[in-house]
Amino acid sequence: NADSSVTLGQKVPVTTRLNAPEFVTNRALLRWISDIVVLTKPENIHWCDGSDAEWTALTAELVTGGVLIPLNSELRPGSFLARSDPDDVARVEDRTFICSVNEADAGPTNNWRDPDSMNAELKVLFDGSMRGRTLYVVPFSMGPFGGPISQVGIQITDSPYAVLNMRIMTRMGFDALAQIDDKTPWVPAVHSVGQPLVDESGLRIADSAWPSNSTKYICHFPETREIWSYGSGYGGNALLSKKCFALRIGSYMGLQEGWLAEHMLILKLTSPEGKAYHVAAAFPSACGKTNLAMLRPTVPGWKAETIGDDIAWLRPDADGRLRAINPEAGFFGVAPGTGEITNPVAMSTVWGNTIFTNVALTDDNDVWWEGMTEKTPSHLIDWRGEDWTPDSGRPAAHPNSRFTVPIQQCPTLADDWFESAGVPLDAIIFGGRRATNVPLVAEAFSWQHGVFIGATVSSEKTAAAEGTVGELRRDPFAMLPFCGYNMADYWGHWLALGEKMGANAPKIFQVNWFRKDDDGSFMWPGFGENSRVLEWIARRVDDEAHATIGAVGLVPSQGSLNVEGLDLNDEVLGKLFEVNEKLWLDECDLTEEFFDQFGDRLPSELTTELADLRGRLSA
Ligand code: GTP
Ligand code: SPV
Ligand code: MN
Repeated sequence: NADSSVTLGQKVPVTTRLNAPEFVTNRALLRWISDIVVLTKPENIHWCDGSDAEWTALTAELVTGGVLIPLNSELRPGSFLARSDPDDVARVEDRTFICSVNEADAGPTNNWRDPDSMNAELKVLFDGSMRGRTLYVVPFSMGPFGGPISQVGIQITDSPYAVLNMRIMTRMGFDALAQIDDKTPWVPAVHSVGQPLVDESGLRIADSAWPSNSTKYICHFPETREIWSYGSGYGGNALLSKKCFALRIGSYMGLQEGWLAEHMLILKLTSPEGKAYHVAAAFPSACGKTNLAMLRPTVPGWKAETIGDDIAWLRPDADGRLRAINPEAGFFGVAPGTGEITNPVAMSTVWGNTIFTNVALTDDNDVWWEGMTEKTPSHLIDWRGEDWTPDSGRPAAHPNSRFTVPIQQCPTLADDWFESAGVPLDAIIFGGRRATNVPLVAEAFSWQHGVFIGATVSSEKTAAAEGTVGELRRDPFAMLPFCGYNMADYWGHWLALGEKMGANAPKIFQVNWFRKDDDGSFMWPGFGENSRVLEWIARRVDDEAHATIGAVGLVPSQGSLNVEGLDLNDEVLGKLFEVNEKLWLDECDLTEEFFDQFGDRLPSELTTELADLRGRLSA
């Protein structure tokens, strides 16, 4: 055993009982693990207990192996830097598959594969894929243990980097494993980086600091609630609790069971009068969820507290109110652009105990990325491990570099995060990154109109996924890459839930922080100043702020949005809300084209809303 110098809790060779802890008696679970062991042929098996000792042993092992670089313990205690393979830096949407029995159930916006043929393909890929490696069994709970909205899952992985990240991102370990009895459903998820350490004839192959495979598969079987991920060690491809379970499989579970799995932050706002409001917001990847979730209001008297920054599970309660939990236990946040001025809360959250991936390393062994400080260091080691100076002509940190940090380190964490019942939502916000056309804020006329707004959001692509940054694409509900079933059925599900909640349903809004002027600069200051928009939204929830009917929704009446003290003249303010009828009618044509691909699965309510919008624009 190449790792024999390291003592690791449960890390011993595979035996008949699979080294399972005594209390595990669930036969289906043991059989599943046994099947994966037989298929992937690992050298060792390790059941993750989630303890501090396990964390310490595993990080020490990865430091020794050169996988993690320990950061300066005085500047960034308990923290590490990981550098990925340069070809494994983001989600791979064109390698992400929904394997539903019927192609139509995956819908036109997903890559569909027949489950039987995909299973056959996966069996070949995973055969021996863990040779020479340790297979980790990673039990986790999404949401507080045993909560009414919570779920459990088990990820099998051969990536210790994934294990460490899962420990931060979820409630991971034996406490989660103990949740599983014969009656509790759990989601099985298998992950392999696809780079065995021993070949078929038993010869050792050299390892690399970031094992991965140029062939990648991120597969979901909604009907059997299974996840299989191969070839990538990065983020949403490898931390299967996150996008694979909490969104793709979760969304389909929600369709069957009457709830919603959403790509949303959850924020608690308290007014100067002491009234609390709960808001959820869906923005596409790298479009401002983490920042809004951690916002420091500039409007005097308002307080903001964080509940979640990426994923929300929503379920109507017995009173018909929509309750939200954050199923996660950590942040996997975008580093670039995060600094003391833009997001001081994130900066103080990552004081220590943080795994940084693909950021730059300073000469005193701390981290740096573009936008972290006003002054750029004169020398760095960039995210690829190469010397870097400000005139290198390339970014020091990868644009999709990230920090992984426990949510409990967030100074603005709301107590509600611990509550398994969730918070009742007052408002839902949809947004995107739009340089043109979309106003700073607008309120939907109705739930149905709100669903139309969510369904038609488009946004400029970011570095969070492989592809062309900046290209405009439709990203309905910020769920384009994450909805585990037919998007038209998803809209139908939203409409049905609205119907069910009636007057108790949250109000729906649309925002856009990213509108640009002719010089290409953002017109709205954003970040903490977004509290002005949130204040207007909260006042609208209470029917206090004045609104005017516009073509695309209800917009703030003159003087109703608080812009006091902002360096923003009337002309710029006008431009932030400008709705050009001609350009919007063009967008309507694109919406019609977009809708057409869903055929008769498209809810007729959305066709009605499109006709109404055209009517208002032409009036
Ligand atoms: P994912 O984790 O990929 O889902 O991203 P996210 O939606 O949480 O995005 P995040 O808050 O990390 O922001 C992504 C980028 O947008 C960062 O570089 C931020 O600095 C920038 N950003 C966030 N909010 C604002 C804003 O109000 N205005 C401007 N101009 N930029 C913003
Ligand atoms: C996103 O892309 O929306 C993320 C990062 O939150 S990842 O976990 O890679 O999906
Ligand atoms: Mn996200």
